[in-house]
Amino acid sequence: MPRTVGKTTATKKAAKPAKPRAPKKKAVAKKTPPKPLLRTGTVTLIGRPNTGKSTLLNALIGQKLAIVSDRPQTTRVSILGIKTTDKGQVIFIDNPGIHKPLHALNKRMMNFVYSSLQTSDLVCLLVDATQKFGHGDEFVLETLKKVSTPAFLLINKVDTVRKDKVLLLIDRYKDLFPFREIIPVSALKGDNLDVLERLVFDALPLAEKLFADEDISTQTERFLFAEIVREKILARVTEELPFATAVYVEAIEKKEQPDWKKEGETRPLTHVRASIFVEKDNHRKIVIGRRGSLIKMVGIEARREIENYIGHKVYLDLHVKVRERWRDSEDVLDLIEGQR
Ligand SMILES: Nc1nc2c(ncn2[C@@H]2O[C@H](COP(=O)(O)OP(=O)(O)O)[C@@H](O)[C@H]2O)c(=O)[nH]1
Ligand SMILES: [Mg+2]
Repeated sequence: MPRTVGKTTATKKAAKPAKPRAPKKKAVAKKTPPKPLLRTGTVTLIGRPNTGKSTLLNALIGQKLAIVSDRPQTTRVSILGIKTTDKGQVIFIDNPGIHKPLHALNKRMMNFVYSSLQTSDLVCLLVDATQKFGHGDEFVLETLKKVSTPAFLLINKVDTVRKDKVLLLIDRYKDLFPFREIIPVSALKGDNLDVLERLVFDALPLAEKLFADEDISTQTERFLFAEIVREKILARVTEELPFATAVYVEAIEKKEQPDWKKEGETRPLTHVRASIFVEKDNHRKIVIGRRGSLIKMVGIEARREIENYIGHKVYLDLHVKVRERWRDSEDVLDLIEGQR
């Protein structure tokens, strides 16, 4: 794996510990040359649920970091994607979709979004070109007006609509907010992402890089695997259930097993044990499916993806557990967030 995900390798360069002070000498010691300043900063992706923020993050980084689905509220926490080029380093932050919070879970989600908006160097607001402007969009714009961070508007999914419709949207939005740039893109097909990348780098301040060049994220493998399992569930269940599902990876253990192709040799096998939390017993039945058919498919698909990611065989052990009202349980939320 050429690039790295995970806390072990994605080391944020921490401030150097203070050295004991030597007695002051006159400036004779050789100075190390200052690190070059490059375009560096954070860019937060916001927008209503389902506008394609996670798809865009994955496309910009060139690897799947955030799960994607056509269900709203797929992304629950902010996910970092780091892109380093010879121009500098941009840290994209994928966020949960903006909406009015109801549960403790959603309040946490929205707090992430607000703080990310305030502290970033640039905001990219995504809108879905296939959707009509509505109350949800007004709410997002109101949120944006509360901060002074400069913003780009990305009109996404232009692969699916006619050009004149895109032009109408541009016309409408340019009167609503002083966007620095308005860029039609397709996160799915990759259209115009090179233009976006160039404009993003140009908008960032000059600073020292924050991460090592090979880092692409700060999330742990554990969190990524939990999210992969959740993505496969979201793809197979309907309506009400997705909001009420959480996945917690209890353990990841790398073992060696005899290699039946080569006598006397072993090959790696990683055991991943995960719990799927649902809120009601009938939800548990839905996730398990008739004679275990649904959980089996979820297991197969998630295992394949995890195997692809780590490059060897995986044994994925899934357990479905009922935790009533877990979305309002700070304990369960802490547990799930803890795996990041
Ligand atoms: N046609 C098309 N679909 C897209 C595009 N970007 C995202 N999607 C789809 O929109 C849905 C929501 O995407 P996702 O990235 O999860 O949205 P998020 O909730 O904003 O993170 C998924 O089904 C994506 O495949 C795009 O550029 N074109
Ligand atoms: Mg998302």
